Amino acid sequence: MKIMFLYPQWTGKYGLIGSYFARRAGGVIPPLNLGLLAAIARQGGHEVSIIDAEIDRVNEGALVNKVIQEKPDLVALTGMSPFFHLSKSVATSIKEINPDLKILLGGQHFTIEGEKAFHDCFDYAYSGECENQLIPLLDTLENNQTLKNVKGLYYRNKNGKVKFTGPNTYVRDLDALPFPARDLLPMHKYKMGTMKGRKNFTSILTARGCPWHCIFCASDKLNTTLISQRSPESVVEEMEQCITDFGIRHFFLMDDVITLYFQDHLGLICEKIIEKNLDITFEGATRANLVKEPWVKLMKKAGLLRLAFGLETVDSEMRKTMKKQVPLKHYTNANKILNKYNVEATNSVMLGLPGESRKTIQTTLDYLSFDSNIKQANFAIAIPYPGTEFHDIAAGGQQGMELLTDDFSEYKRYGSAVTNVGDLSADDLVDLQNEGFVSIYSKPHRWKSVIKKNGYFGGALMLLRVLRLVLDKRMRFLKKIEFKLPVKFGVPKW
Ligand code: B12
Ligand code: SF4
Repeated sequence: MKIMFLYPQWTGKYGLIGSYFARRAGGVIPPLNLGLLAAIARQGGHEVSIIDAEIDRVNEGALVNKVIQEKPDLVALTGMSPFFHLSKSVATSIKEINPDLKILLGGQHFTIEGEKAFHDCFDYAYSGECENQLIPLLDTLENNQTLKNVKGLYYRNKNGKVKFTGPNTYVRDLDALPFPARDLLPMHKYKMGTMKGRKNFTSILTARGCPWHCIFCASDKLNTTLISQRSPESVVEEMEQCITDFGIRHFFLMDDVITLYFQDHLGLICEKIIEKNLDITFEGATRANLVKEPWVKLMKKAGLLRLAFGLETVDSEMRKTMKKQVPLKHYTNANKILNKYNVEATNSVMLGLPGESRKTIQTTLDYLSFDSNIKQANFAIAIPYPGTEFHDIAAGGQQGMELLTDDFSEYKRYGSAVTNVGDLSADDLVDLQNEGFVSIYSKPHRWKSVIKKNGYFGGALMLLRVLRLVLDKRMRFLKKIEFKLPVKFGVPKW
């Protein structure tokens, strides 16, 4: 069977500058899930291709035309909640031209939303991880057999009634999976800003799962409290393949928490990388309490360039509510250790979690801007993604939260908010996000790392953004003065 895997372009309507920042913030990262599924389908004897419309900047019209021309037997789409509308739109447009072309959906949004997201434009939809069911599913479709034996699948019967075959009770064996089919992706186009310039890179997964339940994260709903690890041998072999086949020497570890079981897992991978003298660099995310000096020393030797961790807020009450359970002292410590080894530390902050107020945001911003150990910070607006406890809180109007829309296409973390919290409106959150950005990046001692990471062009754009935000704020301040003056002095309106 001929299968086309599609990842729709998600920055299509962002404009030049908007798409630049969105691509930097969200990341244009090889779609590993589609790569993996394509590799499995290929092993099963099927003819496969992948279009990553984001990296190739293919808009929806062109993508649909390409699909129609290629005449596949099956189109396979994926989608996280904020981009699900794009997958739905692509599927709808394909169906308008060729209603007989079969479309299969899978991914996080569908896994969380289930039947609600099984729109008419999709013929089949897969819930959860599907590695062990993919070939049976494709073979069943090819041979026109009954689908009821394929676990995890939604489909419609002859009368149009939706059927679910029941959950896939699958025990992962990550080492048994093929490496993602990177040969089907334009690997030369994926670049990542690093402190050593922009580098070709790839995503890679060494383990799946996280044991915690932070209220803003949907990982636990995706069946990932079960932790599965790959063997160091398998991870290193995949890295070697990336070096040989694509000349890639920078790796973005997709694991939820890369240092979760350091001694038994990542530490062993690092030792292998050093032993084999792979000469690579890598980055990933963890929790600040899982950053220990001997581990950083070893990771640095193996090529660690950047480590991200979520600080979210410094307010102790909010920290309890968000269930992150990492004591604050670990953040200063983690930043210090990483600075000592010249590893870039990205501190992620969320604005708008339950309990947030102007005062709590100010305290967090002060912590970040005045601590000279902190070189890089991200300011995301807390978004109640479906599948998170935060979504239930916001949708239920609990803890001072008000959810303003269930249009998931609005669920972006930058420049847009979908909740009011306490006295703060959604617009206030956006303003405060901008202020946070200015307060951290207007400090000259941080410019060097910004330019190193983003290159001169990216660095200049970031600094221009800081300048624009500062001017914007001054303008709004002037506007307010004019409003309050008893006599108008002819200050122009804008
Ligand atoms: C890596 C990752 C990313 C990467 C990689 C994206 C990529 N191109 O691969 C980056 C850093 C870019 C990213 C960004 C975002 N992410 Co993210 N991400 C993850 C993470 C940590 C792991 C995902 C992963 O690769 N898993 C391994 C693969 C193999 O599993 P998988 O993708 O689930 O795919 C399996 C099944 O879903 C299924 N499947 C998937 N697609 C399809 C398609 C078909 C046809 C079929 C049959 C099956 C199928 O089969 C696969 C194999 O079993 C998850 C957390 C998690 N534990 O899942 C969050 C997560 C998915 N991200 C999330 C979100 C919200 C985002 C952002 C929107 C914002 C943010 N929080 O950063 C942006 C969006 C960026 C974008 N442009 O798409 C949420 C999704 C919640 C939701 N309701 O949608 C999660 C769950 C984390 C969270 N905050 O809760 N993310
Ligand atoms: S935010 Fe990180 S630590 Fe918290 S549940 Fe999600 S993956 Fe785990």
